[in-house]
Amino acid sequence: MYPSYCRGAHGVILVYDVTRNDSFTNLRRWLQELDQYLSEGVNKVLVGTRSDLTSKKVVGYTVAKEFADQLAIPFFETSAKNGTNVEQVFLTMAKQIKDRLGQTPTSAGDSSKASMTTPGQLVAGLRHSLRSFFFSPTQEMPVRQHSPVPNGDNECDQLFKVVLIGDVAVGKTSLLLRFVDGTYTENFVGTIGANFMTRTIKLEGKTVKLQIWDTAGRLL
Ligand SMILES: Nc1nc2c(ncn2[C@@H]2O[C@H](COP(=O)(O)OP(=O)(O)OP(=O)(O)O)[C@@H](O)[C@H]2O)c(=O)[nH]1
Ligand SMILES: [Mg+2]
Repeated sequence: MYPSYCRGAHGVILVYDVTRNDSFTNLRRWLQELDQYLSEGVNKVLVGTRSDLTSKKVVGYTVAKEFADQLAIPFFETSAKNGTNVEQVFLTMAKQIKDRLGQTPTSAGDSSKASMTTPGQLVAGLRHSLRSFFFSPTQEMPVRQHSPVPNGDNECDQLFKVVLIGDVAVGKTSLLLRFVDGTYTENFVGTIGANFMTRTIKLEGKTVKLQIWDTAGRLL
């Protein structure tokens, strides 16, 4: 499957389940497969979900931290159930992206703004690539939008596109719903294809819209 949703991503969140070792070891394969589609320098964060299930935990903190250190990326153990570290994951990701784009010498003025895709361009591009990938031209796209798609550049200073990646049922959708809606459910409804939700945050005085793509996990 060609991961169209990775095109233009500013950040990737690598998700495993602390109670399933295979979901952790598979991340190397996810990375190998995806790296060819990701732009250079894309920011990454490692996330181990279900930290509330302490008695079932099989992937130790130290092992995962070593993996994150090898990749030189931040690492969090989270729980969508009780909210542990969920905000930190996305805020850390946003900060990393902001810092990286701020370093890009593309303009004499506000280089972070100059180097980014405008919201309108990004949404239009994604709609096009996803429609052509997942569906025939006549079918509607089942893109779930948490808030209206911005029409111009004025609603936010910056738009960052982030993608959640990982095996089936590791808790990607739950992580996203906790962050965007503040909700959690035990019911498992597997994601089909890919869709996104957004949340706007304040970061160092700027309004940053995070467009977070939730993908269907699969076993590699
Ligand atoms: N105890 C506990 N269960 C969780 C947590 N996060 C997710 N789950 C449960 O794990 C199951 C799968 O979660 P999802 O978020 O749907 O998993 P997913 O990665 O989106 O799965 P796919 O869309 O199939 O790739 C659900 O039944 C959730 O309730 C957590 O932090 N703690
Ligand atoms: Mg899902």
